[in-house]
Amino acid sequence: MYLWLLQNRMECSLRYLLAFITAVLSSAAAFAAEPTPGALGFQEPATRIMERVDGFHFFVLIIITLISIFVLALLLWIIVRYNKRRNPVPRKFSHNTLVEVVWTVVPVIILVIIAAPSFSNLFYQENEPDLEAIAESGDLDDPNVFVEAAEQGWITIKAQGNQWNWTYFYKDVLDDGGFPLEFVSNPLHVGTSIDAPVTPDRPRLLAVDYPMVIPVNRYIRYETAASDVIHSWTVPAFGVKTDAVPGRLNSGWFLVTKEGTFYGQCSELCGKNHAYMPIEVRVVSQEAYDRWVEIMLSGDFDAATEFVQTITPADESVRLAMAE
Ligand SMILES: [Cu+2]
Repeated sequence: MYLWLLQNRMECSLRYLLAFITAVLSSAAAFAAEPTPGALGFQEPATRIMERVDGFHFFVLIIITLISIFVLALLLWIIVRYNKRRNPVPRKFSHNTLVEVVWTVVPVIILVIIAAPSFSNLFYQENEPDLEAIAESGDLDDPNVFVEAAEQGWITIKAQGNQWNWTYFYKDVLDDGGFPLEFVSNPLHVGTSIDAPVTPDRPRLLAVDYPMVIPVNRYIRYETAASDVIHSWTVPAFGVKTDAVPGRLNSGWFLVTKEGTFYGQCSELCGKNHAYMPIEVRVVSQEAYDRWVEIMLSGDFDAATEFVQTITPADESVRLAMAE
């Protein structure tokens, strides 16, 4: 009877544990591009860069777990086997060459095993890919290169940090006067009573008035700089975080493989409103991007932003209407 109860209770708690894990996993999947309360791990990756970071994180997590279990087992063994009762007269040797060599060499090997993929990931992220070479002889099955996107070339966007908002410059998008498209992206929530209402589409401290818009599956070269103090342009789902420094142009690249809305926040302490300079990136189809550019160039930022806000990855009707 007692055994049956115990078994029943264990089954019950196992079921709760499984339900908890499923809930955590599914909530992470549903709100992929923004932080959610109580979530575990990273946001779902939207670029190859972040996929690799994610995989690396999981790889190191396994190593850390194995080491922790091993050290715990050693501790337990010593507590049980070599306590005062079971081992009243300790031996008095002080060196063991074999053990000392092992505990020096094994950690070195572990560090090398961790460093190898880490350097490979850093190299992938920090080196701007040669699009001409990829377009010419890129391997279609290689997940690290995007041949079709390479054929279309770069889109270059500069994000300038200001106290406390971001200015975006689209260097390839020129108006009639030959000036690049430029707009300021302001936060909707700054912690005051006049904040915009919080809705699922406008998450607190993440939503902006005019988001940065980019096409899906295109190589994006981003540049950062700042007009006053150091800021940092960050989008976790892209695996991108680059300091925006006054008087210096930093740059990097990414290619987003999913349509959707992605949020980030300034990640360098920059002053009293540091918490209120969010980054919102809308990733849309190439056609939607072209249309957005057209409306932005006409000067109607509100209409352009409304246009991208009506588009969601699943919204087929909008895409069909645009194709006509
Ligand atoms: Cu900042």
